[in-house]
Amino acid sequence: MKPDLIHFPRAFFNSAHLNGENVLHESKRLSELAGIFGDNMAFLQMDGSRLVYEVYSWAPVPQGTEGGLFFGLTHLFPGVVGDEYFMTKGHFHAIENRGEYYWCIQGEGLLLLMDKQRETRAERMFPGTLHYIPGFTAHRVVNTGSRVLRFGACWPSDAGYNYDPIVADGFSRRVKKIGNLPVLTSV
Ligand code: M6P
Ligand code: ZN
Repeated sequence: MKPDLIHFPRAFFNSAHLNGENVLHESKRLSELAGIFGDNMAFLQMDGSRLVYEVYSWAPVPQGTEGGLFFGLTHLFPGVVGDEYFMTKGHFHAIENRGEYYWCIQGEGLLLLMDKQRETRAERMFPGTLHYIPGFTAHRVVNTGSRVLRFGACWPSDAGYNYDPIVADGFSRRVKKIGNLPVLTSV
């Protein structure tokens, strides 16, 4: 007998869920984001167990495999630390030339893109926006809205993460809530 050539899918994705074999779930709580926000006094007064974002990621091949792709779904909650909106930690890739796609599914926000010269620009995110993140570019998402910001991501399985420059120096711009509107400020 021939083996069955029609397989059941290995993963399932819709706007709110990513499930399947090898799908990892990570929660980022405020206490894990120490040093990321500008106003440390405001940070210390907040509940460190507060959920800032959740990431579901599917690794169909082992981390580090050249030529493969990973897929992610992130839920970034609304909130502020002082006057700075909740955001992802942000990273360069360990293999610096690797790019990535982000796309916005729900909510509104800004994608911060910082090059190696520390020049930061931002792209608006709202449902349907598609964002190409070139290599050598740090990327961070900021939730400027009042609902959960959901975005998808797809990146090379050998890209890896380099958080060190972000932990050390941050991005060169912050997104602050000023008069109820997002403003990109220099730090
Ligand atoms: C996206 C992808 C993931 C990343 C996540 C959160 O889903 O880029 O690789 O882990 O966002 O971003 P960060 O790792 O910067 O906290
Ligand atoms: Zn990335």
